[in-house]
Amino acid sequence: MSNRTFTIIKPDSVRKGNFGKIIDRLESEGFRVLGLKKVSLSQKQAESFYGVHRERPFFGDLVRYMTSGPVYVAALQRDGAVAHLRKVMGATDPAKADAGTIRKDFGESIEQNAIHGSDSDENAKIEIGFFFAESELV
Ligand code: 3AN
Repeated sequence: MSNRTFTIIKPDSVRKGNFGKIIDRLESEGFRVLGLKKVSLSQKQAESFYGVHRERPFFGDLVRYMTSGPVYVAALQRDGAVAHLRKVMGATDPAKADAGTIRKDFGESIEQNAIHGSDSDENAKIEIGFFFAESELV
């Protein structure tokens, strides 16, 4: 099992000034930041990143939302990183997320749900590689 995962602090979080609060939450959960960038996703990057959802009815809105403002992308390290981040994030729909999770506390809706977290070690590797060279992870 890898000890790395990947997160995006999404446009709604950045707009509302919740970046620091979310990073604080992640650090207090034992994650260390290996790499961090503030980026504005291009249409192409967003479409490619969410390529698995291309056929879903919400794909167009999702891409519009993810390109609606800057985001922070980060590679994180912790034991059991992927599973732990999923737990700390909470369910996709903030209304269904457990109390104390990031999406419950900071998400607005099933689309504008504050944060992304990789769903498997394999995808974490792909997603980290999407934004970072290995030499940028320290
Ligand atoms: P998660 O982010 O919890 O892994 P995915 O991978 O199913 O969830 O969905 C990716 C992103 O697509 C979500 N974070 C959310 O922004 C958006 N999304 C997922 N399901 C819906 C939906 N039913 N309606 C609108 N947006 C959705």
